[in-house]
Amino acid sequence: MFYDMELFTTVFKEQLVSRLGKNVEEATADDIYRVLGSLIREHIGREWAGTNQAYKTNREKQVYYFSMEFLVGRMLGNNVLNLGVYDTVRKGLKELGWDLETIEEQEPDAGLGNGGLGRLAACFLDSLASLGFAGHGCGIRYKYGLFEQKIVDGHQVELPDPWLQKGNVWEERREDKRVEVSFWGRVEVSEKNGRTVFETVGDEKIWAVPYDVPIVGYGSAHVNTLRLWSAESAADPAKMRFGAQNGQPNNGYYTFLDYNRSVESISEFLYPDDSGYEGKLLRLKQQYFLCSAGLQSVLRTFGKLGLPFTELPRKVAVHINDTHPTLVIPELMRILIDEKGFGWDEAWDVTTRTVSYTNHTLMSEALEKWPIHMVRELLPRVYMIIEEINKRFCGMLLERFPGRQDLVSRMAVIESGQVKMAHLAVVGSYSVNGVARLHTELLKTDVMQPFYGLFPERFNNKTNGIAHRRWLMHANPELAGLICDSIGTGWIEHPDRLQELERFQNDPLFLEEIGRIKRGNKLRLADYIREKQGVSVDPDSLFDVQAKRLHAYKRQLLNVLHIMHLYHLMKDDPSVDRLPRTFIFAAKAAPAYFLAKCIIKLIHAVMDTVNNDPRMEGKLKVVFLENYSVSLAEKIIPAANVSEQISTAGKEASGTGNMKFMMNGALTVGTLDGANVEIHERIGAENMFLFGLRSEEVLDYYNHGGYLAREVYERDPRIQRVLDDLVHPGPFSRHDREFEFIYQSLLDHNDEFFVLRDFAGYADTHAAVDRAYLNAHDWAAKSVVNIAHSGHFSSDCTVKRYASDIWKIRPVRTAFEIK
Ligand code: 26V
Repeated sequence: MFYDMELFTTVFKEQLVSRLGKNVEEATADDIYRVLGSLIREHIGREWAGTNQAYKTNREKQVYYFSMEFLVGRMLGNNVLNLGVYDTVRKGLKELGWDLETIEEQEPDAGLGNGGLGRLAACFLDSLASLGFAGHGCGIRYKYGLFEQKIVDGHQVELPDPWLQKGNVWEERREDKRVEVSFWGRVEVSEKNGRTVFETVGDEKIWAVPYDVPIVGYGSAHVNTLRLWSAESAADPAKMRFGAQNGQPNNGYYTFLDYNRSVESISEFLYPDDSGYEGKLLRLKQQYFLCSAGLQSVLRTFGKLGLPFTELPRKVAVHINDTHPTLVIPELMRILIDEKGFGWDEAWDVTTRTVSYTNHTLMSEALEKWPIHMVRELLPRVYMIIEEINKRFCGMLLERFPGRQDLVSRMAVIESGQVKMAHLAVVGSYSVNGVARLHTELLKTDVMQPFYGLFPERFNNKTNGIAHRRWLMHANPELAGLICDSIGTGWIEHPDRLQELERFQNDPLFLEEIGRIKRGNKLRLADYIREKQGVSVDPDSLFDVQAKRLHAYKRQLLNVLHIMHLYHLMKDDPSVDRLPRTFIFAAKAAPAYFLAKCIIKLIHAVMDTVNNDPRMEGKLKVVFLENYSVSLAEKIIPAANVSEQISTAGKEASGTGNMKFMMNGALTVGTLDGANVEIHERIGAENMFLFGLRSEEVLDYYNHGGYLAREVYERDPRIQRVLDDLVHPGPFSRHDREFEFIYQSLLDHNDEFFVLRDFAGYADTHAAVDRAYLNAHDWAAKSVVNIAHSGHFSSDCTVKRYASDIWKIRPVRTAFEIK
């Protein structure tokens, strides 16, 4: 039905009646969405089964990407696009009186992630399926995704995100595939037939029930699976043991209701804290829940091959997205030893050849450490195994470096009463990768230097990438259309071929089209801004966007301080010749991250003053878009002229927003940080706006001192003025304690992220942006160079490198392709 428009409309009308008892005239947009979604989901079924069958018949090696986060966003548009039925569906719906875009808007975002790390996982799934790799996601089906952000009087307020409330058309509950996960209890050790046997008694068992979501590859020949686990209490309470809660013996108050509540809480919500590590018991429970359920299901599938478990690494790769799923390492050891009868060395060999690990941050606050007592009580047998891993690892170190107790304490897995997850991940895996070249180099030479010294062969770089199908084809269909008209469609499957666009960088007609498309996207965003915030913005002003999580190191503060400076500049001298600008922010702050929330408040104060000052009319506007999410990103990014990627050099592991903006023709104002370094290398300094300290200089300041923020403040009157604005009543402040806090972080705490140090360079760079934008032709040409080189940053390229270097897998041909 999806390949013939008339058939589509006929069947669709019938389905509306048979499913909802409504005809088209009565149906709401939500009705249309649900019926269309269900039909598409059913249509996918054949290919889904076919893909699984092909994997089985070929006895294909399977990759399982374990991640606490999958920031998938909406699926309808992406599925329709990848199935190749976008046009039929769009035209068919039009016949019925609906816009596909309106229908897509009905779908709640699957916001099962905080930011870059979760979105990367979603992009990888898209690429794995599109390239025909047998790669699946393994995650948690949180009942509530990342909080919904509302701004009330300039303050962020967090509301729950009940994304499943109206049901989810994409998922399939697989009751038959449920597994048991066990917590608490104590380990009894005994000897049986000359073997030491470990048995956990008095534990609490719960069900993990999988919900499978099909991941449709482009061209639809491959449909992989994202398996999301939901925690449920045992069906038969009589069989469950409620002997203990939080390690405390049952005192009679721990009822089935308590048990029920505590079980369901495990998959209830996503931790919103990508800000500073939070050592909460519930989070540890979630992590083990994912690892144990996921591994059991992986091993069950492997078991069907009838091979000995020593063959596991040949047929299975388990990848861990950051340290959150590191417990797969001791959990796999536990299953192999306790359930499959392996000896330690044999189990260790299999485990360390199965697991690979990606590190996503160098920030020490974000490195996970769990207090020993928590792990020991919640997961007694797993803790024993971690202890043994640590004992053997430290023993090996002492043998190789006699007398180096200092080195042993630095590298140990368990140290100072804590289990260090990153150390466990490096010790227990065969591959450790960073997410951009600079990041990997810093891992090797700084944060993980002793581990690199010990296992140099394990370390490798895999620069991040983004799904060009979502971020270009779906988010910016007009640009995608222009590209197809100019260089054909080859780039869709070979995104590197976007490079062929370079030959149009001096073609006036092409550049004009680029400008026209950008303007259209800006108009659409302007409509959205007017509708949502009641602010009207000028589509002919330069749209300068910073959209990402709010973190001190990402330096949204540098951006706001600069806007305050521009305000003064234009107010003091109305004749000053600067380009009309619209500064657009979108950012969520972790609920407990005070400084981040202060910065949100400052952005709003500045917005209030600037937007209500008639002298700024036609010159300066500031907009903060509420509730940044994948679907909002798809509206904002195609409309950007300038992309702000201004983190303190050495702090942003990679960044992926930088790539999305570039792919949509925005020019980057950025530091040489994360993947910006590689973007710069590809497009050259003439096609972006670089400023600021280099990572070596930042490192040098950290190591040797020599930076005095107050000195910079005293020397630069522009900085003095905007900082004084924070603490003196004036255009932006009325003695707000939040602004005082920002002031103190910059001057009393010596500006940890070098905001003041980079201010002058940043201001000069923006003046250069103004001058460059005046020449529309040259600007569009730079924009084309950016688009042309963005194909290199498609996650297709990234995933291919993971496949060949780390997972050792090849694309699979399914029956559909062979036919
Ligand atoms: C960073 C920080 C920094 C300050 C306070 C504490 C804190 C907590 C978490 C994080 C980031 C955690 C891991 C993460 O999300 N990393 C992001 O991964 C992306 C995908 O690889 C990458 O593009 C981003 O640069 C990186 O921040």
